[in-house]
Amino acid sequence: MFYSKEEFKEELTKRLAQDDGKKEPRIAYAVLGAMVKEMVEEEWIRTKERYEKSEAKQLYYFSIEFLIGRLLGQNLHSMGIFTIVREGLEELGYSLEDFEEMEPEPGLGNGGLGRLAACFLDSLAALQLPGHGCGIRYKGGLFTQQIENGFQMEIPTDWIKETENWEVRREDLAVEIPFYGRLHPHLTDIEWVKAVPYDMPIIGASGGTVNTLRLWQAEVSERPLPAHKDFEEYTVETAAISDRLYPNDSLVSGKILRLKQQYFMCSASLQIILKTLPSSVRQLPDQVAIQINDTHPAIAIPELMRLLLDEEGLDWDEAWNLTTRTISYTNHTILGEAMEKWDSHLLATLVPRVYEIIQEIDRRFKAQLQEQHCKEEVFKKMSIIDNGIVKMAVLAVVGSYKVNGVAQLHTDILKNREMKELYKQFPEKFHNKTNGITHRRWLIKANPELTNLIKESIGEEWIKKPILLNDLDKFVGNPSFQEALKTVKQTKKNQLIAHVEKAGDSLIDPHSIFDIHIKRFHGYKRQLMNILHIQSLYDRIKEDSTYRPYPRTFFFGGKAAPGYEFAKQVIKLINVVADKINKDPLVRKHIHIVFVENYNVSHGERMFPAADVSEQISTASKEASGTGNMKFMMNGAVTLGTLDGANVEIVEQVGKENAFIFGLHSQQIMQLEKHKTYRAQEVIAQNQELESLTARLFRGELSNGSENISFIHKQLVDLNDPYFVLKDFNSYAAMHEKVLGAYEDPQLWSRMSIKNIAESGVFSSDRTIQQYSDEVWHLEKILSTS
Ligand code: 26Y
Repeated sequence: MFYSKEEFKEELTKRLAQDDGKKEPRIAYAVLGAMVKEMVEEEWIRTKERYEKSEAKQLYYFSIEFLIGRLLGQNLHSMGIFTIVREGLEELGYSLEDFEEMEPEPGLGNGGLGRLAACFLDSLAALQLPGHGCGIRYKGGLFTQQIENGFQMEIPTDWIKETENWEVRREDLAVEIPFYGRLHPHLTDIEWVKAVPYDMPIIGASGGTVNTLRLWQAEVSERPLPAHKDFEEYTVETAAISDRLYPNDSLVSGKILRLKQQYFMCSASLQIILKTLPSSVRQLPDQVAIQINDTHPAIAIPELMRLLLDEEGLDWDEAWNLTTRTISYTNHTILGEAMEKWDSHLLATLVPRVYEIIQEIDRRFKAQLQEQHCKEEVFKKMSIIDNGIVKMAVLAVVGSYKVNGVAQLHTDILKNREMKELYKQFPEKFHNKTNGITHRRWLIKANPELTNLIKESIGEEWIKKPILLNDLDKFVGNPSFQEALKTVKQTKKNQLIAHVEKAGDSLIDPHSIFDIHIKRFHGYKRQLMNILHIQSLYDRIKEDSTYRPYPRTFFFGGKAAPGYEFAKQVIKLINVVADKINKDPLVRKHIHIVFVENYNVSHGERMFPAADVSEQISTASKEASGTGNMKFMMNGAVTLGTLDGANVEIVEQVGKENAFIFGLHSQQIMQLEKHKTYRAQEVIAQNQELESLTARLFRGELSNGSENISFIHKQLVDLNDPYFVLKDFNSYAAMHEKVLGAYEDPQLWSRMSIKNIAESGVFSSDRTIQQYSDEVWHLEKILSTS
């Protein structure tokens, strides 16, 4: 194919000539895509052959979400031809950046959990480990957010348009999924759904490994329908299975379609795994590891049992032994409302045989507990089926050999509180694996300017071993490195401004502090606290003619689940306050607000590198880990945050003098929750500023008089401020003052920023994946010989 710029230009020109010599960028973009595809395919086939020959153990990462982001740029990077292609295109009169913008973003995830899955695939391939993703090929990913008159509007978007260069339909590997039916004693009247895999190459960074992300599409089966079933209805219901991602990441919906998606993905993936095993199914745990990303694929446990019992003819004990040595489970949340619980009737109707198996797993586990004379309440907590409800987290723990949380604090909370009883029962299963992010997308690709500076300073070894970023420690006090870093940061801020201004905003001060809060909108993430604080700054600037703080631009970005009214009202409130502040000629010199519409992976790539301050202000104990915090840190932003999730470990790495930590600790929050001793109204009564702020908020004055803030009112008053926004407000505001002080000392700020980059290597997902591999999956590296 091509290995130099000249070869690339020649090849592209030749192909364009064959294509009638058309020169439009769209056509060149498509031709480039086809060329890359061919190059990847060769390596992909070679990797598969190596895996087959070596009979190496394969990992399958089961996830209902893979938030992979745009592929063109990342794939060129991984293949080591990004610069060749960028420069070659430029010489031919095209822009790679424009090409990248043409690609629709595959938003096949909601947020953290889906993006984590994508980072993990990147690390697996880069580390040359045989690990693959299994998910759903949703026709539409997460909705596009449009802000109209300050309100979030949701626009459904279909991402599958020009994907043929990034995926291969594998009709030959299609399988059939049984839904519904009646048991008497065999399953009859099944409604079969055909599952067709579309494979995407996951290219390891210049290592010759190409793994697979397999996304399943639902299609009508050619098998006969049960007599009672209407064909049209069946067609519509089938297409719906892979039509759309559920846009909710915190409140379980309990909808039958969601359960169908989960079962569809798990059954299809398991069937093909079993079909393509190199040796006897009795060696399953030596050949395969399956990681389930939260409980969304937990139905894989009884489904694997079903396949082993009914299709492979094993007996219960043997099947259970194999299942519980193959599957491991990661928990990502402790929020009660996000814990999956399925109605028994729903399961019994949709997947009768699977439900029968869940009942048997539950019966056997309960018998074991009874033998141990387990106390009534402990017994209830550990029941898989309780009162007509199937608790998926309990099923996931009982059916896995390893269970993990995603940051140390989160794992401790699982062990000591959320899953205390299960931890006591299975102490050996529990472990922590602190999340990570791929430094290839979030540093090297997103911030080439910083990457170059780092390379000039400490060489290139850190690219393969990101922990070596700590060689930058010796530059913390180095004036010329500090200057160079400032220049890089300024460049990234200018680029972000140019991007945002395209979208209509033109008042951003490029020399202001960029304070950025980007993540899904949720009560516990406390965007409300941020905007209330900004309003208080506005008040102060208006009232106190001596208060003229250093200019700051506050960026927000994030989507609210469509039915989450509180979160939507916070978005509206931010936009109304933004409007007021940005129009005020006095105030806007000091503070400015930018709401970035439709925050997604591509926006993230522009925003993390431009940030000075990383807002990580969740109520302590509520954010399992966070991964945005790591992306900011790696790009030299300083954390303003609570001791929650992985923030705790970030502070451990950089030292508390290099972060701005405020607010109640998780222990204090949990005590207040347990003893119900918090009184939000007392906090308001004791603080004049809060009293005035909330009074005006509740009168609707902050939100334009007429806007509805009923859900915000309900949350802060009727529900007694469950996320401690008011309680933490003062210490948050005080810490903002410290941030200002530090920023006004440029040397101090540079030191903090460099220290953050230097300590960020441990948060590369390469570290996380190596730990999973060593301690859970036991994979071996399969090196390419070329
Ligand atoms: C069941 C359904 C409503 C549901 C769908 C998606 C529930 C949860 C989710 C997604 C959860 C999620 O993204 N959790 C985040 O996972 C990240 C990766 O581990 C963590 O960093 C982050 O703290 C956590 O909120």
